[in-house]
Amino acid sequence: MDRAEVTAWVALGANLGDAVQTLREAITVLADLPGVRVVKASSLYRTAPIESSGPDYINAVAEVATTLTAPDLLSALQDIEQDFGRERPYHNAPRTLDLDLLLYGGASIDSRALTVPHPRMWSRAFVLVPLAEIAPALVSEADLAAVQEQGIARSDDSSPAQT
Ligand code: PH2
Ligand code: MG
Ligand code: MG
Repeated sequence: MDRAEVTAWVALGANLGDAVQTLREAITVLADLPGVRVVKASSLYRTAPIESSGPDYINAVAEVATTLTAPDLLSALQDIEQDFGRERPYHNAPRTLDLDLLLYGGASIDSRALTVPHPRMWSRAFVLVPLAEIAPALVSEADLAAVQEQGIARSDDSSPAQT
């Protein structure tokens, strides 16, 4: 029997190379994964690095519907990061592409490889603002107010679609 689809949210971020182009391509690659449908993608946002360095980031959030388990989805996201040339020289280093699993249905997961909900998502404007754009019921005004000091603006070229 086919597994039922689960709604999951994935955060995308990049601050090396052509980050706008990378995020657009990554959304396409995500949509092409077997067992994954991209239901919605937020606008692209330009954000100041938080506990990180280098150029501004481009960030976005995608809602996916997936028949993959959470560990299998995580591993597929890590494979995509590798395909985009991700290197991990040190913690929070600038990166060509970061794909973080924020939420997987209503699941709470705390394994060595994966913590869901993402433990830092509620303290980061670069996650909450795009998430609020596509899933307003998940983010309260108080959540947004708590991160309002963090620099975030829609990218000049904010369409998530490949153009
Ligand atoms: N990701 C981090 C650390 N800091 N800052 C911004 N603006 N955007 C990110 O995606 C980001 C970050 C760790 O993954
Ligand atoms: Mg991250
Ligand atoms: Mg990550």
